[in-house]
Amino acid sequence: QMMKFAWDNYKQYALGKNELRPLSKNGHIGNMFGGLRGATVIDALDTLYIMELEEEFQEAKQWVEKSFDLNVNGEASLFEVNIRYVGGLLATYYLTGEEVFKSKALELGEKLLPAFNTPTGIPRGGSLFSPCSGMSWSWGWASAGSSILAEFGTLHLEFLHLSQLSGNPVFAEKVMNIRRVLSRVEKPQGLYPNFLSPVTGSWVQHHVSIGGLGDSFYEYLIKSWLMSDKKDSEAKKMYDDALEAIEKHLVKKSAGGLTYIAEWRGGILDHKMGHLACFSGGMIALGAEHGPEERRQRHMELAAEITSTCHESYARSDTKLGPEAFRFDAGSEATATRLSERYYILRPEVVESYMYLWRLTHQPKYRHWGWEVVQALEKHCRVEAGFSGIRDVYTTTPSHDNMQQSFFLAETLKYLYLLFCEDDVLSLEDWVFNTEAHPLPINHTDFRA
Ligand code: DMJ
Repeated sequence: QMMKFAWDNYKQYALGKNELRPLSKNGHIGNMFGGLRGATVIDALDTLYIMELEEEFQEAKQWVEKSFDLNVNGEASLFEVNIRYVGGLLATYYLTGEEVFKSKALELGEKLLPAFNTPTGIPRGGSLFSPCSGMSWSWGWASAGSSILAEFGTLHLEFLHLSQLSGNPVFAEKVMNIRRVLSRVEKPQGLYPNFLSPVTGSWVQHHVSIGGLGDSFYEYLIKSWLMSDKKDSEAKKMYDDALEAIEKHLVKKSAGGLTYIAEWRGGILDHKMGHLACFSGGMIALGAEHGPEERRQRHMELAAEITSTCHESYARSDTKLGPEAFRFDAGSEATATRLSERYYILRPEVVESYMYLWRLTHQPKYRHWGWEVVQALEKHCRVEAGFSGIRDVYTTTPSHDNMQQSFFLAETLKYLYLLFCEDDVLSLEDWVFNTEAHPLPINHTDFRA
């Protein structure tokens, strides 16, 4: 019902725009996707399909067939277009077998290739590309800007599928080159900083985070291994080594006994966790499944503790929704201390971890916690024409941000639904979810470049 409500309102007031503005009842375009439109349609497709909302799925499919235009201009984020558009189209193709989704994914994939024309082959920071002109950039940018780990490190899953479906190795070659640069570069204390020069291939600053700027790079290492049917041992080793360094240098326990993952700035710890970092409970649990017994237990405990800390960040707010970032300093424990970090924009990471922990442990608390989120969303985020983010999770007098993010339909509602499904609905044995929760099948053939 929540998905139908979110979709129906998007359809009524914003079809063809990127997101719905549920208070002003109109659409939002923004600049993340260049000239591309319909981000919510593409992000919602597989969720509608999985939830068996057949009529609504047909409406979305029709829009893709009739109105989804790839010959558009304007600079878009390679990362966002890849995880939402390419991921959404690929997943829907694999779920339905309908050619239109495959051909759109491949056509779009081709348009992303110029973004890799840099001296190292690492797409530049912000990773802009211009779909229509297929243009790369002048050298003017080369001395400025750096590339972001979570952006250029979050292409692998989709690009391997693009190569497999097209029979063209170029996509796999691009991401295997990124892998090569990363595996060779020296890592301070075994950690991966968030900024790298696309010109020299060396780190630009020493800021390390498992939240924003770093997050999905780690996720794609373990998922690359899983998606390769556990053949991509290089990805597994890079993941294991990175997690060991994170455990050693970033995992901390607060005075009140809450485990969290701090951020690292040139050796100095910032005792803060972003909402984005809360995906890591699920990731660590997923990776733990496959290690030796002693490590398996340790990692499952770590995953459960982090997920519980993220739950605390929700439980300690008045709305029972979590802030954008929470801290463990100056007497605070899993609460936001800055006004600018009190908002909640319908993000999925906490329920994502509940879903993985539920599937892997079957402890009922994860379903209880998920249900708390459902109730809080209904109470504080549902408005007359859709769902909206809120500006302050610590007050029950609502101040809505007037934005229904496309990832709410792609991820938040999908993970909540899967939390209450049988395990064989998109079984973790057969599917990996890209970082926008678009399911990609585990591949039983070796399709590395
Ligand atoms: C989503 O687009 C993806 O989950 C991404 O990895 C991080 N940010 C948003 C959701 O918070």
